[in-house]
Amino acid sequence: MWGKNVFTSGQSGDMLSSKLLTLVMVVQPGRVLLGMKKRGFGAGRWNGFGGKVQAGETIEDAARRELHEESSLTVDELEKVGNIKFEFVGDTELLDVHIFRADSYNGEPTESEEMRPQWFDSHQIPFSQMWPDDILWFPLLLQKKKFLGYFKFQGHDVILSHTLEEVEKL
Ligand code: 8OG
Repeated sequence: MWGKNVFTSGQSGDMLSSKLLTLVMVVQPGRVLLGMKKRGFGAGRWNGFGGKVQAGETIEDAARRELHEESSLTVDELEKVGNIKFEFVGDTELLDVHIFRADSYNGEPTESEEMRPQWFDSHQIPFSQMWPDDILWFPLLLQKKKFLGYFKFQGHDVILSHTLEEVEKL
């Protein structure tokens, strides 16, 4: 369930190991909570809250832990909404990102070492300062649809190819 599982990527045919990551989107009627990533991978971009799944925890446990560490929020219910795999040309490791949606939360969003939280109107999501794939799947997330995707990146800004499909369940 965690760690590095080696498998053959269905897209490229190359042997790639994969790293499990989580991403939580806190959604309220008409607005979404994002955080400005202050350091590390994706720094300078607005994103949901998440990070690496550690040995011994489930993906959902990791999602709750990372949300709390980065925003101070806790959630009662997390809904699994998406799974996107990211390949970066030249990297042998795929990022396997499990995306959750939370429609209610406890606490107050609070800045952490990693993230500066801010609410955005659902019609004014700052896509130009987000990962370039987000503009493609955010509409699905906001419409409570579930989705599966695969994105192949050149560097961190260019999508070379992708697949994205709505699914009934994950
Ligand atoms: O632990 P770390 O902060 O490095 O984890 C990376 C976070 O970034 C994790 O929550 C997953 C998330 N993430 C990617 N790629 C993308 C992407 O293309 N879009 C969005 N919205 N999040 C991403 O790793």
